[in-house]
Parts: sequence; structure tokens; C-alpha cells
Amino acid sequence: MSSSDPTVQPVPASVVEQVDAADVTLSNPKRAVISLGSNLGNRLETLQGAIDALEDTPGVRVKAVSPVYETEPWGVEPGTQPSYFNAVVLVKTTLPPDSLLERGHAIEEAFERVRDERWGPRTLDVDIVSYQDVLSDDPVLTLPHPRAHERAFVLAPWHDVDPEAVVPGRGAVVELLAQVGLDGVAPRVDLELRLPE
Ligand code: A4P
Ligand code: MG
Repeated sequence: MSSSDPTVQPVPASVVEQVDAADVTLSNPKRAVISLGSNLGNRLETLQGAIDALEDTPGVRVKAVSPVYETEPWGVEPGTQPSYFNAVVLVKTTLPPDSLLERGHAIEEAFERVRDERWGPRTLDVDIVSYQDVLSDDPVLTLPHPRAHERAFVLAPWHDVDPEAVVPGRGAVVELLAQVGLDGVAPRVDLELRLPE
């Protein structure tokens, strides 16, 4: 599909969603969108482990989990890295943004993430795509994620779980996705991530 195709239609998603009557466990929770990526090891198990670890975090509830996409590595020479599995998770949280990032890093470490080169292959990348409507240009935690709006591997699964989503300061996910197109991202309809019990 051409990246300029304005009719780009994300695939119907096997979106798993948790709707509960009230967030009895969290008072005044905030919405955050988290992108997960893996291109080393057992990618599906790792993504599921990261989702379960997020749910196990005090002050975090996983509300929705996107389908899995297999995606071409972005930002590197073609053919130099294995393909990624990517997914997006919607959470509600009472953690402030910096604590959520810290928890994301701890989960990456639990999956033996090694940082030796930027955009290098990794067992797990946990990125905070957005936190409510917060805008921040702090390099330690830039919100929304500075490259989310130009990445189909974030926009496609995000659109699946929240078709009305907006990238704060950038526009509607559906429009950004139409601009970016679906080149290099393929839904893995044979695979599924579970919402934690
Ligand atoms: N940081 C700043 N803002 C954020 C944020 N919103 N979320 C800081 C998470 N981290 C944020 O990240 C580098 C620094 O970014 C951290 O110290 C954090 O404080 P990192 O995870 O250590 O390293 P990185 O991921 O290699 O760097 P970077 O620049 O964050 O990479 P990206 O942009 O995350 O890209 N291709 C496909 N198909 N799928 C992918 O998932 N991922 C990447 C990584 C490249 N290509 C990919 C994929
Ligand atoms: Mg990262």
C-alpha cells in the first residue's frame, strides 16, 4: 500500500479490552499509552511478559492491549536487524510520568535489555507514547514520544485500540496513520496478546 494512500484502513483488530464498572483500585487515574517493541528472543512471550509486569505494578491497570504487528526495523539499514513485534497498551495509572518511565526501564531490564547502540536490536523497548495531554520536551521523558506521530508501528496498533486517539500537539492518530501509511507493518492475526486477568 502506498504511503500516500489517504484511504489507508488499519486491519480490523482483535482488540482485547477490559471494561470495569469503576476503577475501584485507582483513585483519579491518568491515561497513558505505552508502546512495546521486541526484535530479539521470543518476541511474543516478551511482549506478554511486559504487559503482565505492567499490570503487576502498583498504581497501574492495563485497560486494553492491541493486536501484534510484525514490523520492519525503523531507522537502520534494511536487512541488518530482525523484524520487530510491536504492540500498544492503554493503561490507567496513578503513577506520575517519571515513575511510569522508571517502571518501564525496570521491565526492560527484567527482560535483559542491553543498551549498546541507539536503535540497536533489543529484547524489549518500553516507550511512553503519551500521558494524558502532557507536553514535555525534557530529553529524559519527552511527551508525547517525539517520533510516535511518524511511526506506523505505533500508530496502527494505537488506532486499533483507540480509533479516536489523538497525539497531543500533533493530531488525530487516524490522520497521522493515513499520512504515514502501512508500509513495513503487517498484523500478525495468528498471534494474540492477552489482557492480564
Ligand atoms: N526518553 C525520552 N522520552 C521518552 C519516552 N516518551 N518514552 C528517553 C521512553 N523513553 C523516553 O531510550 C533512550 C532515552 O530516551 C532514555 O534514556 C529515555 O529516558 P532507550 O530506550 O534507552 O534507547 P532507544 O530506544 O534505542 O532510543 P530511542 O531514541 O528512544 O529509540 P526509539 O525512538 O524508541 O526507537 N523499529 C521498529 N519496527 N519497531 C520498534 O519498536 N524501535 C526503535 C527504537 C527503533 N526502530 C524500531 C523500533
Ligand atoms: Mg526506548
